[in-house]
Amino acid sequence: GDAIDEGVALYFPGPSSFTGESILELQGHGGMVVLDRLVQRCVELGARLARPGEFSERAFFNDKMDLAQAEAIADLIDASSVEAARSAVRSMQGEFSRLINVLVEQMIQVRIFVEAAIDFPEEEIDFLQDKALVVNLDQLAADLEKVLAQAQQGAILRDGLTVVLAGRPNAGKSSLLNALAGNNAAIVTSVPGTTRDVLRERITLGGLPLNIIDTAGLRDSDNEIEQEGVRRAWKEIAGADQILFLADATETPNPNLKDLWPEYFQLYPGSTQAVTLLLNKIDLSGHSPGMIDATTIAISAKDKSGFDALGLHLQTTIGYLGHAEGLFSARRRHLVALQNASTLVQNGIQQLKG
Ligand SMILES: Nc1nc2c(ncn2[C@@H]2O[C@H](COP(=O)(O)OP(=O)(O)OP(=O)(O)O)[C@@H](O)[C@H]2O)c(=O)[nH]1
Ligand SMILES: [Mg+2]
Repeated sequence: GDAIDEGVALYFPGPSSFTGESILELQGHGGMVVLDRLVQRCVELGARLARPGEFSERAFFNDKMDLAQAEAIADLIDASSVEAARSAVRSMQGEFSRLINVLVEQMIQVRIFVEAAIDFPEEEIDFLQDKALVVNLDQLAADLEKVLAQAQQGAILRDGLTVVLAGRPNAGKSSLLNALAGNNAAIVTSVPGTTRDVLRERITLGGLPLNIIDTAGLRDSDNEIEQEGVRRAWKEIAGADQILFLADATETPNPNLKDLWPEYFQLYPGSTQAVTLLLNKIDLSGHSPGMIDATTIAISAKDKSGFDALGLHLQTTIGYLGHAEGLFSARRRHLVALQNASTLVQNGIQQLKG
């Protein structure tokens, strides 16, 4: 037949290839049509298209990497900030796995004492009274906590934080969304009740990925469309990691969240959600930008003032330390497993110390 393209063929003999199997890599000039013809010809000759992630899967099954490393490849591809990408690379290179393996080694040391006590109950010595056991267990508990804290940071970098903008109509929620995202995604007008649909923007603030959600202003309304908007707003509020409640500074002489938003505290008494009051439009009220108290920040969406304080506040409320050095990507599954291990080790320590 006729030539499809001119290119390079690279042969990676197993077992030192990425997947551990022998691989032939064909490199062409690219472009949809040429590439498609090349793939078609390969399929005609007996090849098939790889499933998504199949190369990583094969590498995993051939012991070229463990599961945490294979997952990190997906995290790297999906990374939404430079920091998230760096931490994914660290996991991919096995940093997370190495820390876990150290914990497993420590766990085995502890098991040796316990199993000796079970296997040789008639011995004079009580293995469980050995001082080394308590020392080992305490060390293990401390190390587990450290890895868990790091993994939590890694998970934040991977998933980002869901931040919902809530408040009365006209408080400036959509203006804030636009100012943070640096575009005019949301319609802003001086008419209260402008926003009805839920709007989402993904941004990074100080390396922290945020899913910012703009919602309809909360009020009772006879308008059916607005009612639906308010219903959707409450749904987003319920699922938020962090709620920013905006209030108009010119109408709010005494900024107190409980007075400004009693419905929330009636609906969720004893809520552990993070709620912050943003006093907006300070360019009109004359407040100075920044923290007023631990959960109140003065800002102006119009002038973009007070944003540094807002960024810092979001980072500290979720315990993000703002630097990704030594971090690795982690998933909810990893956090749950580490948390369970930590609880079990604490139980062990308590029973031992009686
Ligand atoms: N001076 C000043 N005006 C602002 C500021 N933020 C918002 N506004 C104005 O306030 C009005 C309402 O702003 P929006 O962003 O639409 O308010 P919203 O909270 O989204 O309102 P709804 O969608 O109706 O709930 C607009 O006229 C904005 O230009 C601010 O920081 N300073
Ligand atoms: Mg709006």
